Amino acid sequence: MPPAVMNLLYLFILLAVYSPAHGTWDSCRGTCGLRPMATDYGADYDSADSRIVTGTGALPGAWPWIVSIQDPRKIGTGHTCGGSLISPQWVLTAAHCFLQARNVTKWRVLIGATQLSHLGPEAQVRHVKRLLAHQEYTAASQRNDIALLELDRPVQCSDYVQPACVPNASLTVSELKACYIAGWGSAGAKAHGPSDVLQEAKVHLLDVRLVNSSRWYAGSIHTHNLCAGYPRGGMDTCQGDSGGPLVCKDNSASYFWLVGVTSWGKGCARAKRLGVYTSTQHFYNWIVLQMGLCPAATATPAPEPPCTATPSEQPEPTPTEPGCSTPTPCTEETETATPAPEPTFSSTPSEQPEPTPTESGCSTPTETPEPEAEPEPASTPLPSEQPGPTESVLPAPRPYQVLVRFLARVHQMLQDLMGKRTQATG
Ligand code: 4AZ
Repeated sequence: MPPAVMNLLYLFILLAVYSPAHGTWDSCRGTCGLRPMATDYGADYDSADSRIVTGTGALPGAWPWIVSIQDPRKIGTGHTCGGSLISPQWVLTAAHCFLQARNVTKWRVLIGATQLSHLGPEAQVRHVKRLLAHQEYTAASQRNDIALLELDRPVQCSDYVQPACVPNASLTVSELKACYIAGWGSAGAKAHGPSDVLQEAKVHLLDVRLVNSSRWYAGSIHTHNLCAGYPRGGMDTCQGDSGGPLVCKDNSASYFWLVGVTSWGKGCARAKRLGVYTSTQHFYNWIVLQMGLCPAATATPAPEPPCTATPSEQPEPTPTEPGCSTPTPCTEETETATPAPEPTFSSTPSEQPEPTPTESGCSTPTETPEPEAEPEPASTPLPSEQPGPTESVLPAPRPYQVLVRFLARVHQMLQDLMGKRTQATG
């Protein structure tokens, strides 16, 4: 077959595979943690001195991963909890948001909005396809307060809609300097109802050991929690901010890490009663497994060389780093058992031992089959372990890899066919 015909055939296959019938092109392009509007606003973004509790509004596009999770049974906008987009079709949030949830597929997820009562053209609405709450979430102690929502269809990324970056173990979260909370929660413990305009505040990460001391939270904080705010109180998340993001800017680049999910606190903005967050880093493996991806660390049983925790800010994907890889789609053999569409919540708290580092956050480590290390196609370079804004830490299952494999197979079949024809005619 002449090369021109071959190329046309490839193009045809490409169009067939990625035509609108299968969805849209991934407008998020595998990136994360970017705020395209920040460049337009310039210095305004650094003045995040506002309070979630006392309330000063965030600018449109300030936190493009934040979502409002809305229960249609509730009056008004139905805002119940916040959440963070971590890929075009997945939202990370808190398990406790769904304690009284019924018919979660009727719930709305609002993305790209700033004001709940007046949605601009940037806003996108999706419905929940699946709720995956952590199987060991315990209401009384708020252990494992983390959940994933799969959206009914992917979002379109834009200046106002972007996924956040979820850190794996190689990032030193405690060293991040510029951290922020955001949400539509109430403007104070005594205030009623959510805020109409998205609120934001700059917060400090505090040492969990200090926060656990006797005059503070006296041991209620788990190792999988982060604590953020101010020892004197004043700026904090509050009711309705749950599930939303605690993000920190990378120390040497302009993108943001989603380090925490708003979980709980004693009151709001009180001295020594900081906001408590679920550490996304602790649950990294759980997150990628639930999303049907294979954590890079478990895909390679051999010890890995250290990987860069600080991705360089480059317009193109960072070059291959030996032994480092981002999650890849799990094959059928490596996929974990599909969790039940509705979560089960344990009402009686059983103090369970902290998971060991290797199985941290993994819901059913014993039932999870050892993933088979699948060789990457030679034409697809391995990305660096902790990608920057050019590549999401949690990419959507990489369509390109699948496509490359598919095309290679088609190529092989065509060559076989041509070989047979030559044999038959020769
Ligand atoms: C809540 O109920 C809530 N001050 C969230 C965060 C905090 C308190 C309460 C932290 O959603």
